[in-house]
Amino acid sequence: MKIKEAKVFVCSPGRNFVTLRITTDEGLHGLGDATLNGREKAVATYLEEYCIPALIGKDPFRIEDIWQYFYRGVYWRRGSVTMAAISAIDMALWDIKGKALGVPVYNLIGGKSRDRILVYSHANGKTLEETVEEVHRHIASGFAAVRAQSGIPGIARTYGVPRDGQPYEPAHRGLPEETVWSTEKYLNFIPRLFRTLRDACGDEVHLLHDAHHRCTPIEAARLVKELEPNHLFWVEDAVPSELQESFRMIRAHSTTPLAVGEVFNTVYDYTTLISEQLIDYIRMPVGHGGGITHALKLAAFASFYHVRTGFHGATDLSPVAMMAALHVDTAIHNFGIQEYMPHQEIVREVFTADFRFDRGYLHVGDSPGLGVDFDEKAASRFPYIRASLPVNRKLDGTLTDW
Ligand code: CS2
Ligand code: MG
Repeated sequence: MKIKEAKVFVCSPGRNFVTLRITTDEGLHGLGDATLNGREKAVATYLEEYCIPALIGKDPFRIEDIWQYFYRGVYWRRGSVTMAAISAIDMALWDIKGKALGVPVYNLIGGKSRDRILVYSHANGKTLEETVEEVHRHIASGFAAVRAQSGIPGIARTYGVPRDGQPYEPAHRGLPEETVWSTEKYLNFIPRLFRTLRDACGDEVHLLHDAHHRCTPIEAARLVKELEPNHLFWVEDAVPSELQESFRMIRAHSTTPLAVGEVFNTVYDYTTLISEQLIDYIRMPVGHGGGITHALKLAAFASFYHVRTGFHGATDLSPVAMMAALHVDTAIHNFGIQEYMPHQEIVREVFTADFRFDRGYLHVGDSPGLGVDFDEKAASRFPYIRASLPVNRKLDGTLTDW
């Protein structure tokens, strides 16, 4: 079997997605997600200009060799754009292999280690009271794990809280929106939010929180120490994590579990964090971190250090990446939890995926390959419109992390 054709589709059913479709000379096709929120055209061009011409004629079963060809073979390795492209190719090749052999991908990577996937949802509120109500609503709809993000008193709008009644999509059409931030106000407020949530919701529900890269290490240490009595499932992205050693200071102050890595794109971003057991969950998405092949290597490395997975699953990863993550979640032993932000209804006009939600868990189907389809004709009804993630500034105007 040979790769005969590969095509990139950039569409926007509610938000932008980049989808790679690889077709073989035996008429099989595989799908990969190449969506990088706010940088969609960069990945699409990288695939079209530098990857697809070299893919034609290759044996799609040689997944590891093709992965190495696009990682080592291009000299300029790593980085979000490069690895998103490699991720899409890798997902598509696993999809083809599963379809060719008539089995779901999880049966190619070790088979089922579990029958259902624990997920967490996103509860957001403009105020503490609204956030508590939202967490209750998510618990009532069956979630056993809920991430809580809230507006911060004294800050106009903040990460994770949608505009009135809109679904939460952080990238807005056009140039970056500028938001204002105060870590001081945030640190004074969040412990009260989670004390209130734990009192209101009891000990059973897993509560999670995303600090979204905004603290310094000592600020993050203060946060996780004050949150410790509320037994969170995790605090995510406590600091911008280019400096992995930062987590030594955070770890020294608290037993609150730590998750990191949705902006990572190779195992090398994790070497100190995992080998020194500075974190508890890895977030690097299958869609940005080199696909299924690399996710399996990262999960195996993490498993030797008691670190579990908690893959990124925001709406800016398409249903293709979601399905790829669910196959890895199903097969690996050190699975922790899967982020699950349901896509807007309109996305289902373009993508159909073989999984279902039932009382806090996702159940993956047994379709051959990844179990996801892409309707090219429907996609053409939703043309790409450039969108940008916000830029964040402190109260004095200093540019900071969003
Ligand atoms: C967030 C993401 O889901 C999360 O944990 O950090 O929503 C993130 O803000 C977006 O993926 C950025 O595109
Ligand atoms: Mg996050």
